[in-house]
Amino acid sequence: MLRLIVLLGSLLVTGVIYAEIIVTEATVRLLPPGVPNTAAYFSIQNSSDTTQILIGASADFATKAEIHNHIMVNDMMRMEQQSEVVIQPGESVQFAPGGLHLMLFGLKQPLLEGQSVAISLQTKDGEFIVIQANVARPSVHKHH
Ligand SMILES: [Cu+2]
Repeated sequence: MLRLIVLLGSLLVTGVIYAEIIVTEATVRLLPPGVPNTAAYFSIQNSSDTTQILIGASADFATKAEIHNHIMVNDMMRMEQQSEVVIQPGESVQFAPGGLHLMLFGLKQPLLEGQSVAISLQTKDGEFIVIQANVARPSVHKHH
């Protein structure tokens, strides 16, 4: 019973459910103090019957947020800003280490483990999706 409540609680604080776009497992990577930039990861699902396009993001606790992807250039892994991320109806897209991520530049305050922070995602339709992300240490289960 307790476990169920905890699970429900963590779902509520780490994501948000809109009618059409469902964001889950939202986390912000906790880095050592003094590191100015970090990244956010989440899973975003389009349960509408129209294509949804993410074009940007912002967060009060960071100076700037950009959608990035990792790409290979001359055998080197590089990050590149993405002007949009298309999510087809019924599809979901993973923002995860080594792939798509939300780059957060210029942290305005030190983040604390377990803290819940708000991030606003912007769609091409002009909609803003505010998600709650959990500040967590980099997961050892995910590989680049
Ligand atoms: Cu990046």
